[in-house]
Amino acid sequence: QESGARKFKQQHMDSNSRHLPNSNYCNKMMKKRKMTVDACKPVNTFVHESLTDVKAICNQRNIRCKNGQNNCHKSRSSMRVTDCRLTNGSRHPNCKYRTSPAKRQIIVACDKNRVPVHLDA
Ligand code: T3P
Repeated sequence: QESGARKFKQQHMDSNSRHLPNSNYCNKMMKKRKMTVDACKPVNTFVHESLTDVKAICNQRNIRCKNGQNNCHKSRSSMRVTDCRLTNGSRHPNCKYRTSPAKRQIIVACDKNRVPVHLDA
């Protein structure tokens, strides 16, 4: 498997946990998924849908990504997600996050194998 796809799953997929996580969810998950190793990643979203459903977003029409490339795709339906945002004053290695559950359409970038490699919004 290509590293981009593996990294996407590591950083953004959490299919099996229930939605509406407790307030400690991001503190635990950002650490467990290795996003607090060298620095605290400032914003990261976990998606609570099946990998099949998230991969299927790659079949939607291409749209422009924030970086100007055209390999982004928007989900047709809204998805259960949890946004993790670094709290003000949080300092590495003590990365502290606000946990915010939401339901919305997501935008992913897909590679030539049509698998997600980046979460754009
Ligand atoms: P990655 O490329 O590993 O998917 O935009 C910079 C990073 O922030 C990018 O990481 C995706 C992540 N991000 C989210 O996870 N959720 C968001 O809502 C936004 C805006 C960014």
